[in-house]
Amino acid sequence: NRLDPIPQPPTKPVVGNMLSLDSAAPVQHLTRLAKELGPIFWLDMMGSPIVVVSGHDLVDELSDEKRFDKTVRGALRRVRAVGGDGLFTADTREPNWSKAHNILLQPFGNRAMQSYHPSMVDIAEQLVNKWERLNADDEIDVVHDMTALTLDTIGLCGFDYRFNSFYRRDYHPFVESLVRSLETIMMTRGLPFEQLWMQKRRKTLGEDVAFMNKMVDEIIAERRKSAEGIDDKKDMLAAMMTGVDRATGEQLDDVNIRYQINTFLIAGHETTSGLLSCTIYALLKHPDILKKAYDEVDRVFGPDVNAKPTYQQVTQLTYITQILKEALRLWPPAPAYGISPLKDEVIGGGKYRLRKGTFTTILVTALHRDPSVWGPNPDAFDPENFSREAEAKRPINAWKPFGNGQRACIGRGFAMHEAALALGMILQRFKLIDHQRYQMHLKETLTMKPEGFKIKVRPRADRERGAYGGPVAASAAP
Ligand code: HEM
Ligand code: LEH
Repeated sequence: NRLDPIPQPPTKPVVGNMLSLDSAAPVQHLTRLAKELGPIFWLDMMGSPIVVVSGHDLVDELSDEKRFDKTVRGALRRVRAVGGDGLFTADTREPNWSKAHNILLQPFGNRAMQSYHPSMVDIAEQLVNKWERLNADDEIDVVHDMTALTLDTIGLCGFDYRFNSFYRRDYHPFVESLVRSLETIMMTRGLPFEQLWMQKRRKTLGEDVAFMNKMVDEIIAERRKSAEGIDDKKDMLAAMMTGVDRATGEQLDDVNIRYQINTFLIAGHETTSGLLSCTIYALLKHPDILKKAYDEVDRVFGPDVNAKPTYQQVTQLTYITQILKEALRLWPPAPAYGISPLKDEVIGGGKYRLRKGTFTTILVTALHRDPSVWGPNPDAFDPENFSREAEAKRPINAWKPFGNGQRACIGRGFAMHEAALALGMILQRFKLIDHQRYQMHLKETLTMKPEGFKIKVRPRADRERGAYGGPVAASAAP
């Protein structure tokens, strides 16, 4: 055993641990294994090891960027088919990583968020308008509508494009291609001799990628020749076309800009929608927390149900933000990230040797339920985990839904503002009805989202100070 004494589940000859990992739900399987095998274990994926780390002490040590760096391997390597050398799928050493990182800090900074706010309100209003026009018995497919919201939001803020997801029954063709591509990428992840498998699917992948690239390339070319000029627009595309990397004096080329846009669309499609869906689930299961959320929204947004929230008001939704952070703890949409040691390492106070370059996965799902940080009842949903006092007391590197260090999510502020705004506007208007008495069932794609989660809503017609809607029990629903 080359990683002895790191625990390893039982193996089969030749394939090692490869075929024993649940391929439909690998992250949830690894999370169960972590409970059994402890804070660190390893798997033999037909000769190449993956070390899985989830204990807080070890994650804290492995968050040291002088010793460990992000590694683009496994599933993520294959995402390069769509994301290329965009920020998310670039190696830190690739020249376009630091170049794009420097240029993109501005369009993802706080000041830029204020300029996206009206576009975010525009799309969130489309969502609540749709819900307001539903008949009393109509079901809402939560993940579908949240995906429509987050995709349309990044389209509009990112490059002034309207996917108009709320005006169609099916997804936009770009999304069909994206979803199919990510599916193929996940299906072929880790298969030995991958060239031999699923030739049909891999051909379709090529066609889908070509289609997505063409659409985005056209948007970029349009902008280059548009009469308005790029300086008049305030979206992310304009920032990428005009921004200069201060370190090199260089600009991004159009192929790299295309990869960044593909990446934003993956991110906008996959993660914030999962966060919002899980948050709605948690609120339905915790009437006391939902009541406090209604109270905050009513207090901050004021009595007019149709008032458009301002940027400032959204930043004042502190309890809503605690709720979102707690949802990111229990159901992190990006459930794992890969790192590797820059040189041979000994970790855990002399206990474990990790050779330079070893593929190591930080299993965020398990980290976020480590009892040494979250106490004896880590599975309970409790926004008080993110009160100011609790956050001040918590050790660093215990909550990692956005990854680590310089390779952490650049879209964090964007996602959190968008999610708080949308949740605020939903609570401003609706009672939520859990008519299915849904139990959480996470489907794994690149991320994790609730599967088959439907709700009904009613307008808060009786809304006046203190008279919040409250969750309506299934039996009370007509
Ligand atoms: C990176 C999570 C939303 C853009 C990451 C990483 C995580 C993450 C965990 C690090 C991945 C790794 O280490 O391999 C999330 C979550 C989101 C979210 C949970 C929503 C709740 C967004 C949005 C955007 C975005 C909306 C853009 C519009 C990026 C980019 C990177 C990244 C560009 C790569 C940063 C770099 O390496 O320089 N995200 N993300 N993310 N995210 Fe997000
Ligand atoms: O360790 C990794 N993967 C392994 C094991 C896997 C089962 C956990 C593997 O074999 O591939 C690396 C982690 C890859 C998963 C990446 C999930 C990130 C999802 C975020 C997508 C959206 N996004 C993009 C930017 N911001 C959000």
